[in-house]
Amino acid sequence: MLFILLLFDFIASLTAILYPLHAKAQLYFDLSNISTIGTLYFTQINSQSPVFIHGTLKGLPPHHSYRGFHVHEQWIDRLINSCTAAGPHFNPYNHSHGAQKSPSNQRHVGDLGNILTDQNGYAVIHLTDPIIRLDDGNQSIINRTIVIHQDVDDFGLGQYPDSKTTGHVGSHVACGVIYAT
Ligand SMILES: [Cu+2]
Ligand SMILES: [Zn+2]
Repeated sequence: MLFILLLFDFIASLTAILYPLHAKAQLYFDLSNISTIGTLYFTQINSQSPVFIHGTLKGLPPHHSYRGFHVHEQWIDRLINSCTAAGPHFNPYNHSHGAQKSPSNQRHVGDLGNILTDQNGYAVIHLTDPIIRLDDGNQSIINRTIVIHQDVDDFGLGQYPDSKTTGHVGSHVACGVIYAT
């Protein structure tokens, strides 16, 4: 009997997700595959916890400026690194574009707000998000692409035609695929 219980325990341990989960994305300029501008690290401690993102990026446009920061839907080929090929914002529930702090039904899953670059083009990222996931399911960002844009994300509040879909963030500056590690 004990043996059977132990056997069940063993089988359960093989199929369980082993937390914490980790992922990372190496970012490259749009249409460039030569040298990375930095790496972002993603951690999810358990099935209920938010995802923590941290990392440092360099070589971005050298202005003290906010720039849109999103998970886009598709995986892209790093040898080409076409950020545009990542498609629209990751939006499995078909919501309008919003702010990272918006309620989950008023943002895309991929809406992570803005990052701040300094006058030397550095950005230090420390962000916790309760909506994106590293485990399986509708909200998983694994094998999707993180994108940094030229301009500030207006969180859907602007008067531009693309405010409600992209936050009017302008061109794709850099991007990279998020891989489980
Ligand atoms: Cu974007
Ligand atoms: Zn969005």
